[in-house]
Amino acid sequence: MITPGRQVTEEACQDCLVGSGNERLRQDFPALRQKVHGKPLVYLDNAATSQKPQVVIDTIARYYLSENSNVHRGVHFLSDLATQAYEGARIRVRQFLNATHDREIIFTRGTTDSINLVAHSFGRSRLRAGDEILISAMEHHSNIVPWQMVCEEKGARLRVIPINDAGELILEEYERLLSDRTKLVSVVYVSNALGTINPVRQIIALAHRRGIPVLLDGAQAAPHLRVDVQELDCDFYAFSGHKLFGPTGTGILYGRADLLETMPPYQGGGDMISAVTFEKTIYNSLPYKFEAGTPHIAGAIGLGAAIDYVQRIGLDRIAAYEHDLLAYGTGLLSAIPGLRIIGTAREKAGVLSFVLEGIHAHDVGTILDHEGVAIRAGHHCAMPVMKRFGVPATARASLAFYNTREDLEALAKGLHKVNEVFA
Ligand code: 7TS
Repeated sequence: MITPGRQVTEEACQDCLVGSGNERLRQDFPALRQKVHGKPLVYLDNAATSQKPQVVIDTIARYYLSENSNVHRGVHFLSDLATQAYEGARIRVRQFLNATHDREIIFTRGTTDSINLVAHSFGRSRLRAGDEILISAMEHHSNIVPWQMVCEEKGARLRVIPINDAGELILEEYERLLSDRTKLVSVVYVSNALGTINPVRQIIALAHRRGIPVLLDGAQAAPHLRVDVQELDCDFYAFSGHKLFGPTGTGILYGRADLLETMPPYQGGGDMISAVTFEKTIYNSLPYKFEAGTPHIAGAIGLGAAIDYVQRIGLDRIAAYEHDLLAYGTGLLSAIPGLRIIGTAREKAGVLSFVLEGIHAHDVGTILDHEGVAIRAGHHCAMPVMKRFGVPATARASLAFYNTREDLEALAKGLHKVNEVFA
């Protein structure tokens, strides 16, 4: 059985993110120690992907060094070891989400893959002409395009909940859009482009009143907010491992067991079957029915290590720390001439999206990069949100618990420099 790697945070976390700040936690992330363009790296692109703690890197390395084997197949020692580690990671994810059953946890390639699974399995088997899928105006493309594809195939319709100028969902409009035609509500929990935390409990309660299931895109919520799928009462929850300090190519679809049971497989192949003849295939039970082929074993185990790591710090502590950091950053950016923050919702997490008057976001990103400050510039795979705010792109700084006030001061200093260059 693979044991968790270096448990550096166990003792470091007695007072991490409160008393001693996050200096000791930062030491767990080797990538943060480097310089870029001769400047210390200030990594503020966490919404795209987060850096990995040493324990995740070590766990993956150890798997390939001494435990590599395929899962659910072998009678030999290593295969048994790999299977136990892989299934151990599933248990960690189940605990992380507070799901009821391990079989409700499906390993995928990421949020995109998780949403596609639901669109292709649930969507294609349930949608009829005239039915509707309800999403919001602040969705990532991965929660738009799969639904468009299935709607086109089935003659169904994609309806969109509008947002206000602060980047908040207009709940009255949402209520108005819910109808007997609505077959699924699929909304983002935390917006990657605006930082808005949506009132998902209310959204779910209103949908459930009509018996409509709800999928939450939790890609940006997972690293910032404690999630309890039973308390939220969502029907599906999707997130990516790589934004949660785990490996790329890993993700999770949580689905309520009774719903998953009724859904057809998404892909066919090995592992998802219990018996095959040329005439008929009997599918495997949950969750394997949805895990065709050799999975990303090392990735799943690495994600398990990332979850252990984050749990040791505690998501409530992370959320409180980042809340203060976001307020500090908002104050700093608001003082920069010509800067407009895009996304000013009352409830926000981890994201500072902005435009500088008369300067393209890509130029902002390039100049900041030369100062060692990594942000993202562009449409953030949320082109409809950009259109809603009348901008082609924004510059976006996105936070993780290892960021500091000094990081945000470096950002602000860099932005003053951008203004000087374009003055
Ligand atoms: N949903 C949201 C809200 C996201 O922010 C992202 C990725 C995805 C879905 C897709 O996740 P994936 O892991 O399957 O690619 N968001 C971003 C971003 O903001 N910058 O780069 C990727």
